[in-house]
Amino acid sequence: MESDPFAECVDTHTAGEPTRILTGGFDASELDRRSAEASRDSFAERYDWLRRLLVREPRGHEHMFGAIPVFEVDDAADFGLFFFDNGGYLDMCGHGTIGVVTALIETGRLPERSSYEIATPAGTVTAEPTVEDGRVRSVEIDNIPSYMTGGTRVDLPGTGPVDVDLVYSGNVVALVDAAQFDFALEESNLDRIRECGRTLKRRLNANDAAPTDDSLPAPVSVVEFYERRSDVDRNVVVFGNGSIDRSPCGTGTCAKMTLLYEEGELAVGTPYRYQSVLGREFVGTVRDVEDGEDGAVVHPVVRGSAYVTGTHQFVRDPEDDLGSFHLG
Ligand code: PYC
Repeated sequence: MESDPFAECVDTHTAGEPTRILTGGFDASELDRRSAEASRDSFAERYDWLRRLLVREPRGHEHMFGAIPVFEVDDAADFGLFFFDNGGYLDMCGHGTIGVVTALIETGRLPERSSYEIATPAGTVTAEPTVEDGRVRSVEIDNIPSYMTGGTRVDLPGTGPVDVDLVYSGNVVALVDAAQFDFALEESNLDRIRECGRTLKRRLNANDAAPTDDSLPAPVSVVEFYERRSDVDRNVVVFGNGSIDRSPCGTGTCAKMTLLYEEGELAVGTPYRYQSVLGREFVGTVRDVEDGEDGAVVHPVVRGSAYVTGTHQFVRDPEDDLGSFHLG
């Protein structure tokens, strides 16, 4: 019996964080093309099995991330893009957008240009690649306007009350100063960080935690622990169902710059370097700021580099009844 091909993908990593990019092998004409959000929602309805097969074991792993470029979804944009992880779907992703732009240019799927307008479920972002001899050296994302949505305190079992700042930067990001914990943001502590991130996200999105009210544009997608350091600030970002971002997280970097701007610690135009637990960096700036109804609306820009790591033709053997799974 022949195996059944069901998806073609290009894989990338952005500062170590994977993005599995669905480029073919499924019928994209069935998606609702009225917007990136509508495409994402119709994919979630009809093709969630495909998300699960691509990100979960045995084809993926618990930290796998995915993105789907869709063309002709928005006349004002060059293409649409939406994102998924092991828990579901996100409205925006910085590392994923950097990976997708790199992969589409380097594999000849996107004509080389100085900038692209990309419609995401969170709104339109601009990507500006730096290309040399067909190689994409870096991509700068002019992200969704970002703002603080408030702060809260969450009682964390084993730790006690933890102060959290909530920032919208395309995703709702819960920013947590790691000085409140008895662990440093080091690889040896990832199990604890992951567990705290998972619990915080669950509590923040549950009815028993304070900020679940109409002030948040969406549930919290990302929990970002940060450490102020004398050289380069560091973070560990927990997203999905306990995935750890190997990169400094694009929307997380934008959220952190928004917080720093609000605290008077980052001026417009000053480069902000941010490091992940892997020691890889993104560099961002606050491009400009305008007055919003409830405070500053920051226009953050973030730059990073991605590499293509492989191409896949995924197949399903009709005799293989395992499907996809997630352990732990
Ligand atoms: O880079 O924005 C990002 C991101 C979100 C979740 C994982 N990475």
